[in-house]
Amino acid sequence: MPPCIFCKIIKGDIPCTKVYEDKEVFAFLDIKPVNPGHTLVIPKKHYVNIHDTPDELIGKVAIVAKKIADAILKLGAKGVNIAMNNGVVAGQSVFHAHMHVMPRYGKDSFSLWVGKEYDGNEREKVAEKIRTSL
Ligand code: DGP
Repeated sequence: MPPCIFCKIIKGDIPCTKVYEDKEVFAFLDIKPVNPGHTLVIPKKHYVNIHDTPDELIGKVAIVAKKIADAILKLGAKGVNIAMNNGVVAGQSVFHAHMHVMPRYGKDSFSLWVGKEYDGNEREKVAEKIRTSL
């Protein structure tokens, strides 16, 4: 496994622009922001993504993401997207769990997905599969 870039950032081996730190959670500005202030919130301990991060810890990461989103709104953003990419096909490029907190101002390059339509009773079938998989 190549050394994890976010673990190096936490250790101070790679510089970052830190905005928050506590015992378990760390937050710093994304190097390629959607807009200025785009922040990454990560657990200090290495986990790959949401799936292997313990529930309590991902909860703490989410609480910090909310705090940072609140601060960003106070500074004048009109809205905030909070997102996590989990897995290559979901767009994850750094395999240390992280939440993106992205300030939005109305006009930027960020675009959300375009929804598809369900065929026939596909929606109910999918929901049933998810319910039984929980
Ligand atoms: P994702 O695609 O969800 O895995 O997002 C990874 C983000 O990490 C991406 O928006 C760019 C950011 N990133 C990658 N390398 C570095 C780095 O060395 N420093 C900082 N600050 N951000 C990084």
